[in-house]
Amino acid sequence: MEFDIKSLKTPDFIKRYPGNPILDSSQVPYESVLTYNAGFAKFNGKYVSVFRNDYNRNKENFMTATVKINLGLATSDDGIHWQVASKPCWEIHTDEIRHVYDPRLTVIDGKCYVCFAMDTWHGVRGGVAVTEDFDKFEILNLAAPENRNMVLFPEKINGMYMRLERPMPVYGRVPDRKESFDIWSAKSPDLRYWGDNTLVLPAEKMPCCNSKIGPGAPPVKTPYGWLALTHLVNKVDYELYAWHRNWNKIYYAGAMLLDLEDPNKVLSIAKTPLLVPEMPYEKEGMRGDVIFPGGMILEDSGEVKIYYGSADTCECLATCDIVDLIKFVKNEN
Ligand code: BMA
Repeated sequence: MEFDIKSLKTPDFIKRYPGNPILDSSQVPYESVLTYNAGFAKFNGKYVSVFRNDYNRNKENFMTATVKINLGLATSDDGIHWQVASKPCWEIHTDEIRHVYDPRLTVIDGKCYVCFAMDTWHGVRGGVAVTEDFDKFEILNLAAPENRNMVLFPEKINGMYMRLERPMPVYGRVPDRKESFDIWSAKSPDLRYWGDNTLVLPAEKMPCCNSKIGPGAPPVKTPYGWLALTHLVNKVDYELYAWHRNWNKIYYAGAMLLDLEDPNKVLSIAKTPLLVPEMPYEKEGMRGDVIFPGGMILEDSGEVKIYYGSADTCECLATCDIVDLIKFVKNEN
């Protein structure tokens, strides 16, 4: 499909929170430079967020310092105003694992599951951990490299747990779409052992996208299907704002509906992105023009809270009405 990258625009029914960002490094009471790509859930009567905290590199030393990352915990009564816990909640550095990052949260049967990515000396690995107190995290599964951006469905479907994931098949992919990574699924009887991997959405089927895609927020159940947010990427032939040279990828939020009984079946995909980087806090930061959705909460009122990492620097919120969002995903607006 032909499309004009410059004409892409956030639809009017999406309202960015006027006080954005909702979370940034100034709120973090320990070493912090960048606070972003967070996961969100409602857990034990509170809103909780686990966020990525990059802490030892800044604009000046960006090319020379080795990145250090831990995960922080924040809680909120309204999903908008956040209090950050006094210390990081999860940090791993071993001879093999460099750091854990980009958490996404799903509550199943009273426990909070955290999907995460890990940079290791042998590639990027995605996995699933469980926590009851956000202090101890038990890793249930760690996939072989190269795979990340995992998100869990919040219940068993036909007797199996399911996740969406994003392998990065650099060698096997057709030469003209080399960095076009796709969305896959996997099933598990117990959240530890995963298999039955299935291609759900190839990147070339994502409208208005010339590069890779990946799962965004964990899917939310609606009467019309599983509502799943994705990220999608367009590579451009000019340089975008970043703390380093040659940044040329625009990240957007996209949305699709998956069949309730068989989430491997895509029912519809919004034909344009749901969120396009337009605001200064989305266009300027460690990497400008990045919108990286990681959380979505459907309130009883019908309001949808969409949380996204902005410019790889801070965390932002946009809201909309579920009716408008479903219409948009079904391309009925
Ligand atoms: C992806 C991941 C994310 C990041 C995004 C934009 O590949 O590394 O953590 O937000 O790129 O830089």
